[in-house]
Amino acid sequence: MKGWTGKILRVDLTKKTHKVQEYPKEFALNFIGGRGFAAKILWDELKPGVDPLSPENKFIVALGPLSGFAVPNAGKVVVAAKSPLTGGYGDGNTGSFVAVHLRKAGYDAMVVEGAADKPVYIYIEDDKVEINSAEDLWGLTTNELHDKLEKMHGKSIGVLTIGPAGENLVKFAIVRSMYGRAGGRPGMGTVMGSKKLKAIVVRGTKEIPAEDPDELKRLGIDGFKDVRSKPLYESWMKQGTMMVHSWCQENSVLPTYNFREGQFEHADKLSGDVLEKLKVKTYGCPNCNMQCGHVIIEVGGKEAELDYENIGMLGSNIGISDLKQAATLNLMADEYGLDTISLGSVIAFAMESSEKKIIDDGIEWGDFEAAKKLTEDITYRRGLGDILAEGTKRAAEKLGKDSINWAIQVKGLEVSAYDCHYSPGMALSYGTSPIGAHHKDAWVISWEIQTGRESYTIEKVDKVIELQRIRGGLFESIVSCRLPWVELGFDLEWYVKYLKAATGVSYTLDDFYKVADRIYNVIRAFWVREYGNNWGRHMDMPPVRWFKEPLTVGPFKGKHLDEEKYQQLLTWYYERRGWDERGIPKRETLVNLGLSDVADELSKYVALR
Ligand code: PTT
Ligand code: SF4
Repeated sequence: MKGWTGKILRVDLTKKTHKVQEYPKEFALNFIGGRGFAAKILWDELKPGVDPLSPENKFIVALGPLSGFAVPNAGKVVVAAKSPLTGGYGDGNTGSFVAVHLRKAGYDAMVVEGAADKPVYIYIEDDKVEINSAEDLWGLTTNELHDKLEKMHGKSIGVLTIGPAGENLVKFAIVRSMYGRAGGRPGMGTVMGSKKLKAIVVRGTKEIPAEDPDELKRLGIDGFKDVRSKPLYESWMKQGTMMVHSWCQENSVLPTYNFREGQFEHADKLSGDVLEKLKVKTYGCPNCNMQCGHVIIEVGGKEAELDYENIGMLGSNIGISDLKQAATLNLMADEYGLDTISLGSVIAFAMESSEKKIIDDGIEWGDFEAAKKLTEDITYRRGLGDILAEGTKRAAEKLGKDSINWAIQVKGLEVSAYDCHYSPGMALSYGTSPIGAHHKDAWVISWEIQTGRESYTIEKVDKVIELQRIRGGLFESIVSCRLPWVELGFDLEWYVKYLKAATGVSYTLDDFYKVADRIYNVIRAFWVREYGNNWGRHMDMPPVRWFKEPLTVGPFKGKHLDEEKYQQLLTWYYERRGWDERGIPKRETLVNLGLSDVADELSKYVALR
């Protein structure tokens, strides 16, 4: 097998053993890599109902057939596990030198099983795999840990770490990688913490076998040149993802005061233009020539990297109107290893609960000191922070008194930074995202705003599915950053050529989309198996706030989602996907995708139509 190494490293932390598993070529052809590998392994190997924080859960790091090669933006890794935040399938995608080193060590993925009884880190150097004590490293922040690991093992390594939040089992702890890169929103860092796994360190020195190395090299150089020549390249390099901030304000989709509004009165103090003036440097993932990690100096004088989601959620959504303050909260989240999106959402939830006198902590909108203290209290699980560390859904269940109405989440995962009072297509994207409310699979909102945001049409459903196939399928399985395509218009046909040169496999884009559908159905089956007869359409509903509480400011004052029409979108979505009216894959759909085994297993838990 070329392109793929054909090997998965398995490390058992309970038994303190490891082994190398060879997998058949069909597995690679059917699932490609990344999310595809992770979803199928979790489906095949996890017992339904397993406690996500128990040793029986598995933590997966999965790469794709382009990882490690010098082609545009393939320096990314997928981290996945059963999510402790949602109880369903969870994953995330982060830039990391692990993408290069793990493949050079000879593996396409690694699966961490069991749990250590004392803190450990895994050290991989080609065929050598060690489980080392991390007792001296426990308690360090992610940046401190990264520095220390580089001192111990040199700079030529790939690293995945957790901070104190992962150690303390905060349900939305992320996995950190490099400075300014983070991934695994639905508690992938929490799963590492539950295994007492503080870090994974990899050094790989082997050559990755490619089908046609010369062609791959040439195509790689041409691809980088093409990225560089795109008309939007220069403006992208100025602000990166923060470019979208002013656009969100203009279009009333900027999350404001816990998603009550889509416009913030101080948005101009948080915009990409402000970032541009304060910027001190830029960095990013390996094998990328359009790096988007823009760094400013935060209130405490340290470097902090900003992205749009972070500023949307830790700025306007909690009433903060100073970019440096938002940057401080962003940096705290990075160092403690908390997801910025969920953090911004739980702080906003607390502010609103305080305003409504459900809690008597006196936390006001825009109170920077209170937000800092809450961030620490969440990380170390003190007082109210202990409740918020469970995420908004569980916090609302605990606090009661209708607070579920301002818990802004889907399936337990907090909504990322786009308000949907007046964007039904984007609401559908959040509702049907395979990990809970995340924008990564279908950022349909820009297309929707250009083509008619008020409508509830079948074309919108088709667009959501098209984007899910490309973003959630192609990019998450080949494991490459999607931003060259999204932001600059880098042609998708490049990936067809890269796959061919790396592996010898000639996949058309339609072949990729079939793989994407296969992956989506495995993930959906995973969720349904976990929830059994409690599964239903309610699982795909966006937050109730967008239906019941219209916008009160801005040009779209009075707008809100229409529940009946949203249900129609959902019905069309299920029909297009070949799922029944409960959102459960039909047997025929699974069989047509070569997933008869999944159908047989799933039918033990729910009746298939
Ligand atoms: C991603 C989510 C996002 S999406 C952001 S900002 W974005 C937040 N970033 C966080 C952060 O930073 N620190 C932190 N402590 N928590 C954070 N939580 C949030 O996590 C990220 C970029 C971005 S910036 C985006 S859109 C794109 N995402 C991609 C993706 O998902 N897949 C893919 N194939 N390519 C992508 N390219 C872009 O990557 P999650 P990163 Mg992130 C600091 O991981 O779990 O998917 O959540 O990975 O390396 O930081 O790059 O405006
Ligand atoms: Fe990483 Fe940004 Fe480059 Fe994508 S564009 S590979 S997220 S630095």
